[in-house]
Amino acid sequence: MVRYSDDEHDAYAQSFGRDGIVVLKQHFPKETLSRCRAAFDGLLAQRLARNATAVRGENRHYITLPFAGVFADEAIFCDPDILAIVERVAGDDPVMCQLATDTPLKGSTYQDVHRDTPALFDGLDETPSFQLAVDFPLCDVTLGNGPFETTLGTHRMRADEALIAYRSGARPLQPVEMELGDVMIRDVRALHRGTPNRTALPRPMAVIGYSRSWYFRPEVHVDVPRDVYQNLGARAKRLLRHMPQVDDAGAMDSGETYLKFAY
Ligand SMILES: O=C(O)CCC(=O)C(=O)O
Repeated sequence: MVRYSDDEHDAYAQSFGRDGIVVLKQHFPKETLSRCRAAFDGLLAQRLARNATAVRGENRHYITLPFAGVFADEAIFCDPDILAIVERVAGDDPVMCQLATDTPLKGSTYQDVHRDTPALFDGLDETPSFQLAVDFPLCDVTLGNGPFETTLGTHRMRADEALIAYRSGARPLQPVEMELGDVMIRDVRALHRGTPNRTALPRPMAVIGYSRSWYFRPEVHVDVPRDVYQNLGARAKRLLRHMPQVDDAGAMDSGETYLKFAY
């Protein structure tokens, strides 16, 4: 169901253009996310036991979600407000290329400040957005459990200029505290970092990657089980048009392939 009007989508897109991030407060139902959290806790335990995560720093784990059950929810990845904003900033007919989680545990540390992707064209001014992350936590995110920290407005700066702006204090890092149900849409070129989770409970943040229609990221993909695909609506099928179809969602258990993540 659409919550926002066209004018409100335009306003979000305008803020995004300026800041490189917008947060939609209380956008996803808490009950849906609580079911995801319960399923995720089991997956996290299994993956940690097998050392089958991509490690993003001390006690910090990136885990791809199986595209099945609670994780293959069209109400989440085809959300009309989110897609309306994504299309305004990254063009029509985007592709979905990633469904994963970032989870700092107790003992995690500050990441180096980074971007998640290099510029499209080295040394030239930055382009409009081509890669977006839609992040939503599977718990409340407080100052104590490792909030994502980001700079505002560095996504359209050249990498060297962005670093200067950050280091000079002109573009400081800001923690993004979130309640379960909040959603953040961000340009992955903004300088940001993960921070320490000082609590005993994991702080999972789900991430859905949407790319401009022509952009291909070889480091990530969503394995879509054929039977799940068949039951999806037209919009979902279109978003996943470049993703491999597989016999079962466990096919990705061969391990994480998204290893280089900081630029
Ligand atoms: O999980 C977080 O808070 C940030 C993680 C991150 O930025 C990364 O791993 O690239």
